[in-house]
Amino acid sequence: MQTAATPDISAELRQRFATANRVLVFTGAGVSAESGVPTFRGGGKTATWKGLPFDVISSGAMLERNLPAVWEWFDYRRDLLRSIQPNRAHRAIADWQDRFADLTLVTQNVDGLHQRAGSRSVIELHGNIWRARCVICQTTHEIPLEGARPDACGDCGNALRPDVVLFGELLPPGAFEFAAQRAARCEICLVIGTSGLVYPAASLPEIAKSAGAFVCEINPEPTGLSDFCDAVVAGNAGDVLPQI
Ligand code: BJW
Ligand code: ZN
Repeated sequence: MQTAATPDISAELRQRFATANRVLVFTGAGVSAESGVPTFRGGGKTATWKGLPFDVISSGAMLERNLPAVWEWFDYRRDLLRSIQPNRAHRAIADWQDRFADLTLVTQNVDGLHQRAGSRSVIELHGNIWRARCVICQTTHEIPLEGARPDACGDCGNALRPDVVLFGELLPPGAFEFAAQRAARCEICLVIGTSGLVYPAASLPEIAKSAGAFVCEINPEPTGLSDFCDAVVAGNAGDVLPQI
């Protein structure tokens, strides 16, 4: 009988993990769930904000229509994040960078918790909630953990928007291409806490597998990627990762 504290980790996964040099870690909202950050989907629920499904408010179309409403949604989420700490899963991943010759961390998360746990060179496919970007000159501006966010571009005075990738928008230039290159040369690809529904990010495990990598999902629920993975560990990332 499997419990959350004793996840069923196959001997093959342990063996491959012990001997791998090139590892790709691909994370989604579930890796931050145990810190208290709500996921977008999962558990049969879809995140909403003031009655709007998140994919309506987190969209390029909404940004064009109502930038203040989009800011309000992101201000609310930054407020939540202020009191939140990285969890065991973030810390395990950060520890792995000293253990493997070549570890690439690709995240869809915008919360910055991987970096706060000590991960370096994180590829952020969907941007970062702690940055604003000028809608005209594209200069980015850090948003302080404490205090107000800047209300206009310090360089040109124009409006700022969250520096995140909304539905219907392009990913940061080069970010996906770089991640795809790494996926195509890894030996193990760990897919952690993502529903695997959002593209192009969700194609990274497919790229890794096509190039011969061993693909393993870690998630308490089955996803659209589960059947195609070589191994699935059913459990919370914070329980599973420290035990691999
Ligand atoms: C645990 C756990 C625990 C719980 N431990 N696990 C091909 C076909 C159809 C559509 C498209 C396509 N290609 C592109 C599109 C359009 C669209 C898309 O993919 N739509 C699909 C939904 C159908 N993609 C885009 O628009 C992208 N841009 C693009 O493709 O540009 C080209 C283009 C331009 C114009 C037109 C068409 C194409 C951009 C995508 C940007 C996504 N942005 C968001 C919002 C970011 C800002 C914000 O934070 O609000 O990014 S959406 C949201 O989903 C967020 C996430 O990064 C992303 C992925 O979600 P994630 O991380 O997987 O989270 P969840 O909640 O879905 O899942 C959590 C999982 O954790 C669950 O499985 C739980 O079980 C698990 N879990 N607790 C481990 N303790
Ligand atoms: Zn500007």
